Amino acid sequence: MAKSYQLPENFLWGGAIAAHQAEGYWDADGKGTSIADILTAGSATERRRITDGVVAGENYPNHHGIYFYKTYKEDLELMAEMGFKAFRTSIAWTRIFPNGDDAEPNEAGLQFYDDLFDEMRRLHIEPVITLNHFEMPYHLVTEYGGWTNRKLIDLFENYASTVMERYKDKVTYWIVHNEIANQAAMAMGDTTDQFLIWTNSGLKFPEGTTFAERMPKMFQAGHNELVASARVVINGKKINPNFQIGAMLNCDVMYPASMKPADQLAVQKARQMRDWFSDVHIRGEYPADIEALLARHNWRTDVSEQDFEELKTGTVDYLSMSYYASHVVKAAEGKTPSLDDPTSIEVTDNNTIKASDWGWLIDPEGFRYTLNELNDLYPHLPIMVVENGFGAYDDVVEEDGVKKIHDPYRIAYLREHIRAMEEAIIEDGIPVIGYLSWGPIDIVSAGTGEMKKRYGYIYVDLDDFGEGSGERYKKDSFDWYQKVIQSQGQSL
Ligand code: P53
Repeated sequence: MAKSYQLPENFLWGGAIAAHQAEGYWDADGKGTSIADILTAGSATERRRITDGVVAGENYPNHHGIYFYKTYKEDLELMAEMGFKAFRTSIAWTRIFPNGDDAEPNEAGLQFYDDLFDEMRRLHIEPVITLNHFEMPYHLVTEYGGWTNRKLIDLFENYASTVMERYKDKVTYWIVHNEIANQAAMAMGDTTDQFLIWTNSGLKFPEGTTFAERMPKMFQAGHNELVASARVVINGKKINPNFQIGAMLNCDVMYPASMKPADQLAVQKARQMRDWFSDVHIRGEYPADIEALLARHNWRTDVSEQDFEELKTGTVDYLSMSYYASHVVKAAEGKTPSLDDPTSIEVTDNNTIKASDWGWLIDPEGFRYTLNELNDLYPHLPIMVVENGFGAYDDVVEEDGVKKIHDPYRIAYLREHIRAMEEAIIEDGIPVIGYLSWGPIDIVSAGTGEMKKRYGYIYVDLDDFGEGSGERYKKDSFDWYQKVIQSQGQSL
């Protein structure tokens, strides 16, 4: 009998945020300083800086967020009004273990998430909870050197077990590390970017550190994070066998710049530098290309037999992913693309499609493409889309005394992307189990620290300095998304 492919009845429509971008109250009720708390504000053209601790006179946008720590009840009420079936946020590690190595967890922090998850349950919104979203305790950087230190495996395992035990009857869907492969970007020709290895692993390389010095550190940190993830899966299943524990990767698509064979190879190599993270998470072992690379350079330093057994056992239940844009890569002039040489692969422009005001290429077909690619790599593995959306400037206008935000550009982006996902599900048979758009309520941008890069269906009246009334207004996209959910994705 012919099988008809459609969105599953229990499809998880909703949205996603992260604690550090929303909660504010960065030092309240015993919370410790996280690596996000020492990131300054940047812009579309200026990078965020990493300061040595909290420095007086600097602007740290994550200190205020949108004050979600105190407003979550009203905010969740609005999500429920849109019909959300699920909501993703993270637990701020520093609310639970302020320094990361504390002997006992901080009860006030634990209580906050009890209350938050209770509220979500009351509203019939399924929590999808990230354990590690760019917000590790800063103390683990200064005292341990970040994720390159194997002690982090035990400390993270302890944190994860503490919260999984506490919330075992409130949370089913867990995500271990957010966008774990971002840190490999430097291998794709981006050797200047401090930001992605900082947010993933708490590593800061002094000026002039070479590729050969960075790579073994990146691989060690990534390895430790993967072993930690495996242990979280192994322990989590003992705490509650019904837990669904997932990996999370940014899966922006990469295209070759031309029909030249060297450009195809450039894409392949760039992908291999990202895909080993998901391979280990999902298949429980490193792929051959990366094994060969590590062996060739002696880049594997501090690993044990037991690690590889744990990686084999602690594989994830599903893959969660973000998709925002596509990118074009090519072989550098006169070079053969290779994992050994970051200058052999270059990122280039695409003038066939438009970009956002932050230069992110708008490419709904790329979304369908990447979902297919993932399914080719990991057949039948459930995929949860946990980030997709359009960061844009919004204007508030007053009509008949009511504040309105007309955001047809955001609706257009989301419509096209949801349509592309539905084609991937219905025509291509890809098992996508949910769609959580990024930033359903405006929050601080992770990449730039701006408030004015807005993704929300709900507008938040705060500027880049945290000034404003903090009031929430519904944008046009609010009513639109409500209809999308009501119609199970039919009314776009
Ligand atoms: P913002 C890099 C590349 C793709 C997604 O980003 C990324 C990053 C790191 O910034 O981050 C994810 O806020 C991340 C979220 C973030 C979202 O994408 O820079 O998981 O925390 O807010 C959007 O526009």
